[in-house]
Order: sequence, then C-alpha cells, then structure tokens
Amino acid sequence: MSGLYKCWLPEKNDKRLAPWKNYFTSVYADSSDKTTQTAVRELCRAADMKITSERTGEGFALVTDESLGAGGYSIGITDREAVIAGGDGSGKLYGVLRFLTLAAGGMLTRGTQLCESPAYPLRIIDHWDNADGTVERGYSGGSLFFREGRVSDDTEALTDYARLLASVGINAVCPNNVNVHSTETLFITDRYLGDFARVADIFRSYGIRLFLSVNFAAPAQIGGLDTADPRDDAVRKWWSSAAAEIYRRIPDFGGFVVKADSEGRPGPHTYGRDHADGANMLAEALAPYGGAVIWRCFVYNCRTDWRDRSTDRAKAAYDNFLPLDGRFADNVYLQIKNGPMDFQIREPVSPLFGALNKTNMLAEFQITQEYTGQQIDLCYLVPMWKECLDSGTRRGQVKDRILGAAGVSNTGDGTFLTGNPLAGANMYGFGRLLFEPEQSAERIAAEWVCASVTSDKSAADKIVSMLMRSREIYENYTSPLGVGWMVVPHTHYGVDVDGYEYSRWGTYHYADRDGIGADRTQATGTGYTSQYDTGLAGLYENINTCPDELLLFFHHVPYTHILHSGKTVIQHIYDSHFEGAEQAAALLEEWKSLKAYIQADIYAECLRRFGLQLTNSENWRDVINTYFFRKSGIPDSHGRKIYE
Ligand code: GCV
Repeated sequence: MSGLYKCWLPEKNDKRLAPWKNYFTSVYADSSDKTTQTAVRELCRAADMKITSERTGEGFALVTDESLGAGGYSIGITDREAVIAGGDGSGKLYGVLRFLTLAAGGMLTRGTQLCESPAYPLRIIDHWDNADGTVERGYSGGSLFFREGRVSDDTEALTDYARLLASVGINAVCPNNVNVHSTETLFITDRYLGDFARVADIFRSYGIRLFLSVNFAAPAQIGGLDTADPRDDAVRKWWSSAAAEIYRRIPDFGGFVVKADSEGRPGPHTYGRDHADGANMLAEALAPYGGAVIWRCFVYNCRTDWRDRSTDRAKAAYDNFLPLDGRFADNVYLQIKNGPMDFQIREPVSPLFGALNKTNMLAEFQITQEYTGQQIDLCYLVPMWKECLDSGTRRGQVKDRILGAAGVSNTGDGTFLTGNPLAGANMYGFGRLLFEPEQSAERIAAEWVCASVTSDKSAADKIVSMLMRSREIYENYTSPLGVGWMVVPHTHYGVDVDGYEYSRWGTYHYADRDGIGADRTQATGTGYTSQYDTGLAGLYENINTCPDELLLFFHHVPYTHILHSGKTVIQHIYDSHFEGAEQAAALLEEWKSLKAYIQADIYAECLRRFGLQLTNSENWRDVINTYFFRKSGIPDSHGRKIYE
C-alpha cells in the first residue's frame, strides 16, 4: 500500500495532531489483551510516548467499561486526560482510531464527550480477489491479499489495511472472490491454511475475523468424492474434517461465504437439494467452533430467453429464498443485495428484507463501483445505502431487521487505495453507517473529507457538496428513471443502450417506438410488485403513486406519459441527460478551483478522473438522447443538439 495515502488516519507526528500534543505524552491501559495492545500501539504510532502501568490522570487512559458493549466506546476529554473507554479490547481500539480520525479532521474539542457503539454485530468486507492477484470488478489496482497464486506476505501492507478497516469498525473480512475458481478451491486445504493463519493473526490484532469464500463442489473437485450432495454422509464428513483443520490453524475463523447455484457456480440444486440443505450442511460443520455461514441470495436464472416475458429476474431472490424461511440453522446468515437486480444506480429495496421473518439477514452493498462509475466517475454511495436501510416493511425498517452488512471492497494495491482518492468516502461511509445508521450521509462525508482531503473549511464544504450531488449527477446522465443497465456488456462502464437487451441476463428495458420500461405490476406485468408487503406493493403498483425515479423499473409507459414532475418521460430523458453532462462539467471546474487546498498527487489524480467522467457523461448524453429521439421521433422541446 502506498505510504502516500494514509486515508483518514494521521501519520506519525502529523502536524494536525499538534493541538493534542499535551495528551500525546503517555498512555495507560487497564488490560493487556491483543486488541488493547494494538490500541496502545496505534497511539504510539501517531506520536512517541511513554507507556505507563499506573493511571496518572494525564495523557491517554484506555479503560474497560463493559456497559458499552462489544465494540462500543466512549471518548471523554478533560483538560489533562483523554479517556477512551471500551466495552472490550475492540472498543478501545475503535475509540483510539476514532480519536485519531476526528483529531486529524479537526473535529474534536477539549470538552468532547462521545459515546458510540456498533449497530450490528457483523460488519464484513468482502473482497472479490483472485489468487492470481486480479480483482473481479476491482478498479484500484491488484489484490491486497494475493499475487501470482500466493497469499501476500507483505505484513506491513496487510497491517495498514487491517488498521484502516478497524478504524471504521469492520470486524470481519473475506479476502477471496465469491466466484471460487480452481486454485481458490484449495484455500481451505493444507497448502494454503498456514498462509491464512498468518493473515488471520494480523487481522485478529485489529479485532477482525477471517472468513473464506468456498466452492460448494469442493468435496467432489478436490476431495476425491464423486458428489457434493449436502445430504451425503461422506460429503458432510468431508466438510467437518475441513472445518476441524481450519480451526486447528485459525481458532477464531469466522466461517464461509458462499455463492451457490448462481451465475454458473455449483450448489445444492445440482443434487436436487435446496439452499437450506446446502447452507445447513456447512453450518453444521462450523457450529462446533462458533463459525458462521454467509449464504448469498444473488440467485437467478442467468440463461433467460429475452423472448419469454413471464420470467422476471427481479423476482428471483424472493422466489428462491422465501419458501425456505425458518429452515436455516442459527449460524446461517442470508446475504441480500440492497436491490432485487444487481447494484444499479437506482433500484427499489429488495423485498426479501421485509418478507423473511425467521432467518438471519445481512445487507450486501457494493462499495466497488461496478455499475456506478468504476471509481472514474464520482459517486458517493452512502445516500443509496441509507435509502435501503431506511426502507419500511410491515415488520419495521430494513435497518432494524438485519444483523449486519457486507460491503464489496473498493480497495486495491494501486497508488491510491481506492483508485479514485475520493472513493475513499464510500469505504469510510460503509463502516460508519454500521455504527450510526441514523447519521446523515452529509455528516459522514464531512468527517471523511476533513480527515482525508483538506483542512480548509470552505474547500471541505465544496467537496462535501460535490459528493452529495454525485449520485444524482451520475443517475442523470446514465439510464433513466430506474430502468437500469444500458451499459457496455461485461465491462459495465460506458453506454450501450441495447447491450443487454437481447441477452440471457434478464435485464431488459423494452424500449420501442411508443414507450419504455418493464411492466412489473400484478395487473398487467410480471407481478413482482406483489413481493412487497402492502405499503410498497400498492405504491409501486399504481402508476400514479410510483415515484418518478423508479417509474420504468415498475411500469412500461409511453414517452408522452407525464411524470409527477410535470414533464413527459421523453422530455425528462433529454433534460436529465443534458443536465447530467453539464453537472459533470461543473464538477471538473469545481475541482479545479480547489487546487490550492489539496495535496498535489490527490488533486492531479482526481482532476484526471473528472476529465474522464466528463467525456463519459457526454457520450452517455448523446447516445441516450439520439437513441430515444430515433425511437420516439419526438424532438426536444428546448431544441438542443440531438444527433440524428
Ligand atoms: C462476483 C455481478 C457481477 C459479478 C459478481 C456478481 C455477484 O453479476 O458482475 O462480477 O460476481 O455480481 O455478485 O456474485
């Protein structure tokens, strides 16, 4: 990892810590567990100081207060002493790293009294990293964990990364891709477990447990069995002994992440079994050691015939998993993408969050910007994730129904940890949201900007404003009104309106000369709306109440349909695309105006990316506008340039 880019944490003797120099004299800790030791070390990493065995009433005091709960902490600063109390060692570590972040961002004062605790027990970062060092949907360089088939031995980089994750309260990490290929299938064998034990040691000292993605067919592919049937005794035994060996090496191993029967990955369906059979078999193997199975709900038919209008990919997760509600073992968590399709810029909330009632649930958010600009285009995603967490179901809001969340990592070994330095806001925001789901996206952005980008107040305000507008800007110049996709197939960057229209992936916009959109109503469409409980079902079913931004996700309408905004759909398409490209141009100019306040390398890298974003937005604008002008024959009411 680049020494240049410390993200939001201060460097040794960082001048931003100067106001706190009277505290950076000594540190006392009332316990010596591993994470408390790390907390002490992290303070000493910020500035050399004495470690005392008695509390002196000065400097830093790291104390235990069990009432704060696991991972909880309080920060209390008096004239001479900064007291960081933790519900446990992780709490103390989080408290210290929070102190350092806020101090670096100039957001602490002497009277500060802060008390925070994680809202969820499971806060995991999923990497889609492959053994060869590539990262599926990665836009920040190569893997931090793997290179040329081997596990990284760069202890310093891994430690820096663990530190960064811990600083936003992440307590679990899965380093390998959910698409588990042949080399990675061997990760749970002797050949690799020694390496992973080493990685687990590093992350353990930051309170982070290691998970691994596993191949459901491993017993057949590497175990010498002729089946991976979850009801087969030999298969069960195989997984039990694999688990025993893993835990012998990594006693606090978190468990398995599984993508099964999805996009060509093997799973229980091959053997006529269902997802509960599959997940429970793995859960049984891990249960004696306290391990968990994180089973992904991203299951759909990826061999759809576009001619078949009865199949709706949006319905798949619910159809596959709701019938199994109540059958999953206690140590199984179903991991559900925020929306029913696949991380588009605008989707409704997945109806599974409201429907499952007897199953542990995790939300899955994509921090890496596969469909949202690939860390070239600016797109701050916290507002989108908050929308999901705040969604109501008849059983309460999503944020109160889940036990945690998984974030698909946007990090890599490039010069800037997140490719685009400004994409650091998404990684920071993901972690913070799991501590404070009520916190505003703006406040989270402001914390991140002040700690990571600039200490100039008005420059910081401008960057926060850019971040806060960025999702809408991206949405403006890409696919309209919730219809999604229209991206270049496979790479998913840039516009190709019909790129997926006649493909097998089930992602269609159905534009013709009269109108556009997928009819997912019960009355005339696929019936997807019925997967929501009463409130949202009615809201989305009725064209008059369906929010504009999701209209084409739920309805097929004529181009002349009038939106709540008062515009026709076609005029909205033109207006939003002209506006989106103008907004992208404005972002570039705003960034230029900030040059004096930003570290040179970060400034230059973002400048380059804002330039690329502008080109991308203009391309989207022209292709989309021309496409719909040609389809509809309706001119822009403002007479702007649309190519014929
Ligand atoms: C890891 C999308 C992505 C795939 C990804 C998949 C998933 O389809 O394009 O790269 O695979 O989601 O979430 O499993």
